[in-house]
Amino acid sequence: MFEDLKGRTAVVFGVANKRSIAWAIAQGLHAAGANLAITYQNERMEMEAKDLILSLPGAEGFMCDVSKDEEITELFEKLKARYGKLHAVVHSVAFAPAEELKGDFVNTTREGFRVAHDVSVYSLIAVSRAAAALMEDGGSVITMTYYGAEKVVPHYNVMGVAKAALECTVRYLAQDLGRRKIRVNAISAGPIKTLAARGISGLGDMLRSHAERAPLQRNVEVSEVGSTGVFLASDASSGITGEIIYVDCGYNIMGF
Ligand code: NAD
Ligand code: 0WE
Repeated sequence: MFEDLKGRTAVVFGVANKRSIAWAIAQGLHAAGANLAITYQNERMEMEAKDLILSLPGAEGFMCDVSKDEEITELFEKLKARYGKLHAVVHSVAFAPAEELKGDFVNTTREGFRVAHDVSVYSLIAVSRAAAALMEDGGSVITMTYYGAEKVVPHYNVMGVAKAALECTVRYLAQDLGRRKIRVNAISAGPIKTLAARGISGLGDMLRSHAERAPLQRNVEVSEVGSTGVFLASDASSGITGEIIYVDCGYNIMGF
């Protein structure tokens, strides 16, 4: 592995367990030589996350619920004191109340819509603003999206609407932060069996049909999302901002 992130500091949001996309990106960033701060949502996530973080020498763990402004402020105060400058942020967080991902989309509740957009979209704006203040040398902000933002995926429902807003947020942030040499991009990953995907009825069928239709004839590996995260954090992607990069074995290019 090239150490192209040596001397850089990255903060990664969204590690729940060893299957988390955030964890794959964190491992990639660590292998590329970055200093790592890894955040987890709450005490419930702490145990599992802490064990993983301990396995990456030098990485440090912090708690942060991104639906709370005070927790974001506090986290970035700690990061400023501990690291001074920041170079990359990975936002790998999404949530909609479970009921919203089951029934008909037309039954989306006002509160379900609010929560999905607050946790999955607004948090990117809040985190980017706080991070930008520490990105004195420029930087890279990376978030995670899914094809359900563009085309209807049954039961993805309000999350699809939130991901569409997230992808648009990436473009507006990229324009705003570009003058400060901060790039903002999203990775659109194919379906992966993580905590957030488990329990979704029909996930097995979805993975099978995805592998069948995708040009590469298989599902994406979480490590492939990890290495794309490293690319977007590094200077190898210095000319790329405001983009949605597909890591889906080509699934999205197919019309039939
Ligand atoms: P995951 O469950 O491992 O990660 C989701 C994370 O969001 C968890 O760590 C959870 O703690 C965190 N989170 C939720 N609410 C939070 C809050 N209020 N504050 C802080 N953290 C909060 O699942 P994952 O599949 O790794 O999901 C990561 C990202 O990847 C999500 O944005 C998801 O939409 C996206 N994504 C997933 C897939 C897939 O098939 N798994 C495909 C494309 C995109
Ligand atoms: O973005 C996601 C999942 C995000 C997610 C998952 C959950 C499950 C637990 C958001 N909120 C919650 N809330 C919970 O209570 N993915 C891309 C994975 C995913 O989710 C689907 C999918 C795919 C793929 C839901 C329906 C259909 C397909």
